[in-house]
Amino acid sequence: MGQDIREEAKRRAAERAVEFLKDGQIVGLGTGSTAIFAIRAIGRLVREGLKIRGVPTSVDTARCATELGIPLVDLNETCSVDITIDGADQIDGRFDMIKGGGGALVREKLVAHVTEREVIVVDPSKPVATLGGSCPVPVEVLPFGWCLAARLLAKLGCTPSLRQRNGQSFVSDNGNYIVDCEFGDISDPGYLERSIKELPGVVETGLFVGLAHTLIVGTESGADVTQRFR
Ligand code: A5P
Repeated sequence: MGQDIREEAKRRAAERAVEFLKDGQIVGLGTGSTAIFAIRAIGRLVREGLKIRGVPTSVDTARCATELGIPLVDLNETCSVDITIDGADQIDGRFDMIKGGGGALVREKLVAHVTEREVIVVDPSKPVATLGGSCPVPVEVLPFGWCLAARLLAKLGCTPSLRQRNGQSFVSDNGNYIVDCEFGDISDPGYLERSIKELPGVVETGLFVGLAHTLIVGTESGADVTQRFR
């Protein structure tokens, strides 16, 4: 799939998701190149009179939403979210996911946990039969002793690498580092998520298990909507 077609697929998925929004809702605003299409569409709807308040999942998303005139609310003030629209790096048939390619996994997971309906918007390259393969699992770690956390992650069976940006260690919105962990195929995402979370120095993992409710895959001509089997 060419880049232009992929971008169109992302836009279609995101704009289909925005059709679920209703007046009065608290809306989780995802992060990444797919979620941004949803944020732009929400901005247009707000200008046309839609009354929602957004909970951003990153500093970038907050800035973008503010520029578009979307009113924001702090997660500590609301503690619950009606609907969130977010992207994913991979999603499997049970709607388990790898997220955090953009480094926003901690806030994305917090928001997903308190969301009534988590809507995931992706292009056709993201759905997979098995999570992992060549897609690393991002793990946010404390900068203090990150090397130890990376060594413990390696003992779980991955090849860890500290994420870099412009020749420096990537720093998340929370002031932490991200270790990208290549595990190969992941047979039990829930077990792996729990094993990673037990390690000292780990703040959060990019494995999202049981958190997504609706998947929207943009296609060349439209968008396919699937609900998670409960
Ligand atoms: C942000 O940290 C991520 O979880 C994104 O939601 C994920 O990486 C998908 O991003 P794209 O929509 O840019 O592929």
